[in-house]
Amino acid sequence: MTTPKFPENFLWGGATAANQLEGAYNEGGRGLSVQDVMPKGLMTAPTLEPTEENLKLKGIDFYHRYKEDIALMAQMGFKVFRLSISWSRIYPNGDDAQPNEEGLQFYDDLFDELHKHGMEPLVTLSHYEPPLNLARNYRGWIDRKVIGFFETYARTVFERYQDKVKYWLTFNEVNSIISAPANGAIFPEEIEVTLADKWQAAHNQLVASAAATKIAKEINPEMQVGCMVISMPTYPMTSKPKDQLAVRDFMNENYAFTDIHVRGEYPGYLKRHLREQGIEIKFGENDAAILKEHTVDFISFSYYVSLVQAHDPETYQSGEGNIFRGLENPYLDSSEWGWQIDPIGLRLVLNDFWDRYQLPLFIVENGLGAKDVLIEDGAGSFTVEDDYRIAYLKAHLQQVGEAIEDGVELLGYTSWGPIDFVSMSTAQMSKRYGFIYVDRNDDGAGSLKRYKKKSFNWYKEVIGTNGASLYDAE
Ligand code: BGP
Repeated sequence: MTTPKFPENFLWGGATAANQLEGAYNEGGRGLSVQDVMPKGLMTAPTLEPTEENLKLKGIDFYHRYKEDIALMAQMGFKVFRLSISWSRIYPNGDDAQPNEEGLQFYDDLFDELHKHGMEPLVTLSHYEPPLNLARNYRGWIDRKVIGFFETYARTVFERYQDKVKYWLTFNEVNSIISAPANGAIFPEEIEVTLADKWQAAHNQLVASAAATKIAKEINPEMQVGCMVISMPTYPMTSKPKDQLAVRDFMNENYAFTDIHVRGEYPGYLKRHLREQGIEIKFGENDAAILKEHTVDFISFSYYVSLVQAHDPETYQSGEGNIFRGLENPYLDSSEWGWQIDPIGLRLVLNDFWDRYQLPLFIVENGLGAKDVLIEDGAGSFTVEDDYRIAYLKAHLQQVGEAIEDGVELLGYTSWGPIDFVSMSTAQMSKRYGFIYVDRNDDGAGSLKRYKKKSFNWYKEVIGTNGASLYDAE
């Protein structure tokens, strides 16, 4: 058995999203985003105005504390730091004629701080936080006008940061729009939304993604633009061929998004799926050409869970997961939030994407949300003994090593939530992912002080040995 070796220039780091950690929701000229009225994430309908129970309004105050936090990431040896630009910091209403200079300056300072510590920024243009105005006075991504607003936003930030940011992602988990339209500024509780509307929104985002890729390359051909999807390897409940067909149908609904980003056209199975649903996508006259001519440089994805499908799902126990649901896998353990833990699934999905596209890959989210307990570990110092998180990440990273041995070209790995912040689906602080504990609770109370968990030094060693310590004898 050969011990896997990670590439010399492997980009180790962590991933964040503006709406989940920045806070300062009404500072620096920022406009409201859809997340400011989603106090319980995807669990409840949007509120009319921001409510104080919404932990994201303050987040972990990264907006004011980013220098301290980036210095902590640098202590772990991060080579890359994934963040999103809050669209409504740059264009407060999404349809503004001019950008907000205070917002642009904030990210200028943030990128300078990252480079000061030797970290590459990996920047998501839209991470579930479009301006609220696009939901309330347009129909979110269902409305084709939003493509133009996104192009203006993308051009502004590409031009401003062309010498500071090399790696860009267009939409976070772009394949989630059908299951979680609110993250795409579509509120089914407020406007009538059909399945056709959601697929039209998906189309508009795909066109916007390709249009942004075109703009990036015009400004600086060195820029690398990637798509970003939720990945979830899916197993058949039994060896019945009909169960495998159910797996394929489910996987195709997700492959469609990477297929279009990479191959530049709608695959036959998607055309059939839409035809059979009676859905006709409205194409702009240049859409097909834009999709075809401006495909991505790499594929990035989040990985948390694998799923199980069957042709007769009603006969089995359903499971939990990241936005998508499947059936409970009797062979896997689950997290405290019911997300099933499957490290081998990550090796499978890496091989799947590599075999299908032969494009460089980037794991931009992977981590364990858990109820960490802060303990005193000496005179006045505190930590969290998160051996469970070390076990989760070690098992997953060992499978990443196996995939690299399989020949997969992988650019890097950014763990989800290198520091505790507000979860997306449930908007909790108690669902903690970080190597750094932040003293804030679900009721909003806390000092916001930062404490290193046991996993902090573990990850520091993984990075310092470029993955070799993953294979040290126990
Ligand atoms: C993904 C999102 C992230 C992150 C992650 C974990 O869908 O891209 O924003 O939040 O899920 O989910 P949660 O925070 O709900 O545990």
